[in-house]
Amino acid sequence: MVTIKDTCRICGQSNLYDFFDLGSMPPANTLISQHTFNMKEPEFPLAVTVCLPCGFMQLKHVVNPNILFRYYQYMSSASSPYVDHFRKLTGLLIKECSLVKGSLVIDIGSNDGSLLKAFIKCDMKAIGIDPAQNLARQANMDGIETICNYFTPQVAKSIVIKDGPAKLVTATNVFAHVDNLKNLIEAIDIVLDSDGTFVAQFSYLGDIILSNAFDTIYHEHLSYFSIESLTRLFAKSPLELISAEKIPIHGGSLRILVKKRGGRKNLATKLSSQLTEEKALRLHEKETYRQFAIRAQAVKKKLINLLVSLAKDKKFVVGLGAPAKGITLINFAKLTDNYIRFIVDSTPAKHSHFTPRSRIPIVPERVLRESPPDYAVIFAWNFAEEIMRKTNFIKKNGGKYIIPIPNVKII
Ligand code: JHZ
Repeated sequence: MVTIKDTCRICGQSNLYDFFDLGSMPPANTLISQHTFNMKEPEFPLAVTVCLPCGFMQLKHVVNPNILFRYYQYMSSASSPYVDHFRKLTGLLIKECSLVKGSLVIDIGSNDGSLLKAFIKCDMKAIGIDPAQNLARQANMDGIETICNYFTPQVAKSIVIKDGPAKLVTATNVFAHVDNLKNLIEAIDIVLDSDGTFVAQFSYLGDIILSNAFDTIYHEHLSYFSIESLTRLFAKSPLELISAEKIPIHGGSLRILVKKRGGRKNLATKLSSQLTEEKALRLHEKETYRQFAIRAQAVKKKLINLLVSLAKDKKFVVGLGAPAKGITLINFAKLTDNYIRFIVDSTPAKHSHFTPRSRIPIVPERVLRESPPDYAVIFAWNFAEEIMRKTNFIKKNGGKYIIPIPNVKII
């Protein structure tokens, strides 16, 4: 069920720096139903290691993807700012990649089809690929053609035979989830048209370090890329990295544009200046990571101390958002419903469930109006603005927000 990854996923060397062990954890997206409440869910080791020459962080253990991805409770459509982001991304990519009506767009890890919906509205031909049976079924029912599988060279070949090559292949928050990147790149190369573009978005290692986002470490996120590590990865591949743009989504991500070798190279100069900029983040130095782990422990301590004192004062504390990253934080800090009475979340599939191990109930957003809290911990801190706007009655009732990342802050 678990394999140890003791060589760098980018360069293959084995001299890795182990610096942060979060302990044994249940998978973040395996929420517990009433049915399984009294059963003990599986837990797997969660620790990160770094390849200093690549400036690349990776998990030390790889959990079998079938455990993580065959049934998936996270739905992109539940976060309205994310849906809005997809709508804008669609417009941008249609322009950037010169797509026309009928162009084939393939989304790897298409989830509930939120991104493809926007392309279909613009008259593109869209195909999603996702291993989650519940999501693929729902997307197909919603009229978004979705292949329930991982994206492999075999799947890529079958798409080309049936629908021809793709003008655009997207992967939002999937690239970091794949163990065998060589295999993934081979599949993209097979399916991409000669002038096609591959676009991926995922959390940026530089932002994770800068904003202390240690909670984005969970079993699904096998890789934490710097721009340097991406240039090294693609240098050895049939595809060419054209650009790596920093974008704010999910607390700081990268959007990369990739083409078949020999395609456009107009952004090459920008990449080299970004690499120079990245040097200031010291992603090749042990000390950067050592300090990151120390800061994570400090956040944990401060959060526990705060919640313990609020519990002593009999304050009513709830959580806002039950994202995967919240599960890392909750279990790392060993929080239970003694401290967080319940968590409200906008994803219907998460309701009537409990957080894994800690067993905190997850409830619909309306419950918050029925019982406004004294304090609300925003676990989905990347959407803090939207969440505070939606729940401004908390403030009006004299309640306060706690934002745990980058540092525990009361608002
Ligand atoms: P959100 C997901 O992680 C999963 P998560 C995945 N593994 C990945 O890589 C990252 O994205 C990048 C809720 N919410 O998007 C909805 C509200 O309740 O930060 C979600 O459950 N009210 C693919 O899970 C959660 O918060 C709201 O108003 O860490 C947000 O999860 C809004 C806006 C969201 O990602």
